[in-house]
Amino acid sequence: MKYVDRVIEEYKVKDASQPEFIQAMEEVIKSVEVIFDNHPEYENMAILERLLEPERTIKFKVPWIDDKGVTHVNRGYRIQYNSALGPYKGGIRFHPSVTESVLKFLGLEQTFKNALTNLPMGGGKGGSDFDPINKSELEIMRFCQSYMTELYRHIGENVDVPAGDMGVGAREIGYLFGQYRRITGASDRGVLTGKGVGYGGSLVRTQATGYGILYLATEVLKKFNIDPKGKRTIISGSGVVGTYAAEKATELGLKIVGMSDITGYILDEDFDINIIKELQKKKPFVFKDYVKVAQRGEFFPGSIYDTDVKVDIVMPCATQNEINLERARRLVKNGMFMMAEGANMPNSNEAIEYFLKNDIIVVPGKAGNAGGVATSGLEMTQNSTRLYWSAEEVDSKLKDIMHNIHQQCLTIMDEYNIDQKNYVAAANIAGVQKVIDAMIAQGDY
Ligand code: NDP
Ligand code: 2IT
Repeated sequence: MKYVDRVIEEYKVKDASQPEFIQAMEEVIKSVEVIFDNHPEYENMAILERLLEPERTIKFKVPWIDDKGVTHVNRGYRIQYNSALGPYKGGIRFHPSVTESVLKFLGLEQTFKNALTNLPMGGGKGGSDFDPINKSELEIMRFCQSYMTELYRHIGENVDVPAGDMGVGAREIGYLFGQYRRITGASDRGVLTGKGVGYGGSLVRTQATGYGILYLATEVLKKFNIDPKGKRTIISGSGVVGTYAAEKATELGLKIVGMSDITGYILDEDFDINIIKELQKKKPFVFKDYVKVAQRGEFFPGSIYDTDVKVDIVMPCATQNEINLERARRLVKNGMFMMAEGANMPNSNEAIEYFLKNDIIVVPGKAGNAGGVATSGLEMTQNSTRLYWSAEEVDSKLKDIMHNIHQQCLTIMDEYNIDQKNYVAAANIAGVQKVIDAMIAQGDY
């Protein structure tokens, strides 16, 4: 049996209770098989196993008291996946679906994504099964403080630098940072990224993931001589990533015809993201109020991927596994020619396979959403130099990084004779090879 197949089979048994992790590891390993065909010596060095095992998994309890005085206990995690390229780096997710499996899939992907940015960052991910929905401001603060009360001893600007992810934005990072500072007495700005701009955060970090998707997607379209103007686009998720993907898409002339959140989706031939941005300022943010304010469009409960709408480009920016094979078939039937992932693993492996077989351009999350962590890397640089850059400067560095990711994919496509639409294999090979080279050079076995 081939080395890659043997390891996949072994991990399917060993981690049978971790479906998201198995999905992510199978997707990556299968698409980089050629690396292992070219390097039979990697088997003796157990390179795959060394990539797949996190260096460290930290699990802890997070007790907190709600506004009624009732105590709750959530599960907290930080998975320090791989530090061959630099300090562990990756977000923290607060969502009821968080498990060790989800964080392992995210940490594994983060390791290769971070490698693509060419910045000195290893991979990690953390989070909790805490549900921030319907929690008061004080409950959120107390939860963040309790989570940091354990986490602080495991992180540091040269050790592990968490940031936001689903359910964790600038507000939560502020509370987490405040607690870190209080406990340690050290004002190490570089210990977390995604901070508020007034106390060490970088301009453009909030927008970076969404903007980055569009910077990369427009380069890809240019390669195929496709004008982005007027291309019918749907975006799922109206959180941090979806909102700024929609803002940049609008600025670049794409035509957004639908957006969604967990409650449902809105179809509007003239979708205006500014209305969503205004509604987000109100607490609670009620997505379907868009229709009332815009006085056009229609709200539907359910998934945007279960509807028939003519579409050219799809940018899933919500969560993992939103698109299964059936939904993938529907998108292709409805005219989609490009899938640009904003979320991490929004498509099932079968959906990706179907897209590639049907000649669809596929830009994976590891490349598409790398602008977020890349700008976190730029925040770390600003923190350690104690000099802050203008929005234009950060944005221009972000564009350069996304351009460079595209160039890496093109080089790999040529070198390995990969289909020009298959950015999945190209990005995976580029990221994985860098981490392998660093691990071997450092002899960490
Ligand atoms: P947010 O929490 O800000 O937003 C998530 C959005 O997705 C919300 O609109 C949420 O709706 C919606 N959503 C959640 N679950 C579902 C579902 N099952 N169906 C439809 N919509 C859903 O998270 P982010 O924008 O930060 O993250 C989105 C994705 O992007 C995640 O995969 C994350 O890992 C990835 N990512 C984030 C980066 C960042 O910098 N923040 C960087 C790189 C990747 P509601 O609010 O109603 O629950
Ligand atoms: O998935 C991701 O890349 C993020 N959530 C951002 C991580 C970071 O460290 O900025």
